Amino acid sequence: MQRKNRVILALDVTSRADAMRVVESVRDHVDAIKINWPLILAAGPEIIAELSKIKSVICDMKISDIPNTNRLIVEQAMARGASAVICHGFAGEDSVRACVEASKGQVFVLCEMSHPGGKQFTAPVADKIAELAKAAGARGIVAPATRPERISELRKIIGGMEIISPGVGAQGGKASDAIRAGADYIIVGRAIYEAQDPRDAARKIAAEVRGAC
Ligand code: OMP
Repeated sequence: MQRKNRVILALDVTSRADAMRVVESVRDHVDAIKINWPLILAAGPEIIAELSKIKSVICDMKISDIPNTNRLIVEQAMARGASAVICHGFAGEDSVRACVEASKGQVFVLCEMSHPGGKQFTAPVADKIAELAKAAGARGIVAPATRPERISELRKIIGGMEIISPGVGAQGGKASDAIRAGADYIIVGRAIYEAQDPRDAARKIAAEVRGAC
């Protein structure tokens, strides 16, 4: 994915028509599109191929199964044109390695979740998951924009790997705080696709990121 705006659109809409409308309006201000189960289930897996003709697509299926099942899921996503996938780290190193191998390294490992409940179980093990992601050869990690200090701490563990960071806008995090803390990209959903003018919302967020760089 290009590193121009440093904004990843979380396209959690539930129809192909909405997805295409939002993407067409914001495409100049985002570098990649992250899709999750709501859109994949609503529009069908073909949406991965369709969107990947427009932008890099990250398939966020929060993969967290045994290695064989993980491999099968990742192969299906990559075959349809995904440029990366997101997996959970808690399933263990063999499960993460299966994703890394099936995607040729294009995996972001979720270390610490951004919502309040993320403090309950993911935060206490996030440092270990970051170490695991590094050892397994992942491309990067997912770290919370709602807790920018955690982005900085996780950055110390992973070195130059990429950090993508959700929780900006609707969850209360600030784009500039996450970027200053060391995120490479912020992930933004509702603050863009639910805005009156998604293009303008994306443009403003990208400008905030530029100002923080
Ligand atoms: P908004 O809260 O609407 O900006 O959406 C955030 C997006 O990031 C959603 O697609 C979530 O599934 C995703 N996400 C989180 O919000 N928190 C996390 O800890 C991890 C993710 C993710 O892996 O992308």
